[in-house]
Amino acid sequence: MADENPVGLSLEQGIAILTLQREKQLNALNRELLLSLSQHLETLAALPELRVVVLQGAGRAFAAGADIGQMQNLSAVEATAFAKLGQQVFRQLELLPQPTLALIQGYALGGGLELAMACDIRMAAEGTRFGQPEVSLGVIPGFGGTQRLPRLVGRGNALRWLLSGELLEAQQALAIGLVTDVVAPAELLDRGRALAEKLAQLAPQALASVKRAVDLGSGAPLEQGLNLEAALFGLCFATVDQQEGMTAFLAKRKPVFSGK
Ligand code: DAK
Repeated sequence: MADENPVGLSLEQGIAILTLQREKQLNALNRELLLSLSQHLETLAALPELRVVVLQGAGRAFAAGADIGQMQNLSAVEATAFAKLGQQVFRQLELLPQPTLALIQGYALGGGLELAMACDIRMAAEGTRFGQPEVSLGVIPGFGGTQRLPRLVGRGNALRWLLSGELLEAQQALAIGLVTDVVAPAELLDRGRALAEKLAQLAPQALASVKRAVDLGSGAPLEQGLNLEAALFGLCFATVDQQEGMTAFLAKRKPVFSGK
């Protein structure tokens, strides 16, 4: 039976929370879930008040991977289309101008880890297990894992985990920079919210420019990346928030950013 709402969305004070909610299947990513996520992202992209997007999984896992049942009998052509669908949705998430924060608990495996890697910040609960176990199923990652993992943790670390398919503990994920924070499971949501609230107070256009500079610059030669940074830095000076930020600093008060 089809899940009614494979992804939930709530929005409060500029902070959107997207919740994967195929709990019984450990939030395995099937076509319907990917399409639902994509639709929510489209809705969010049109909201001027949006400041931060938080992504979490309901139940025992962030997400235990792409849905193996749905993939089992795909033809090569269908499998390519499925990989493209996941890649497009994850790229849609990655290209949101607002910061995105993955709150990871339980398992982030295969497509689940690939989804987390398409977010800007990854915070995990102690006890979470991570991995790209696709090779143990006779396939390779299809939602960006071979591309984003080496960019995040370096070629050596990426190949170590991609080739073995072994799972990493949270502390190992922290040590290689796959996540930036490991917290007690009971604290994950509160710590995530606190960070999201902090980000929501900052100048949205500055945050969007940081994302753009990092995204476009990471694949570019240094010279080109530096030029891009200078151009985006210059553009900040066309915003009201730049004046507000610097005026507030000099007046020794807290800035109030308007997003303009
Ligand atoms: N897909 C479908 N169902 C899954 C699932 C998954 N990835 N992971 C878990 N489930 C389901 C289980 O089948 C079980 O269903 P029922 O038997 O209750 O109906 C339910 O969730 C609970 O799971 P378990 O009973 O297994 O729970 P345990 O606590 O015992 O074990 C586990 C948890 C996470 C260790 C285990 O479920 C597990 O090993 N899951 C599979 C992990 C995995 O291999 N993940 C990677 C999936 S492959 C591509 C596109 C994409 C990809 C590759 C290529 N192209 C199109 C080329 C990406 C691939 C993947 O992500």
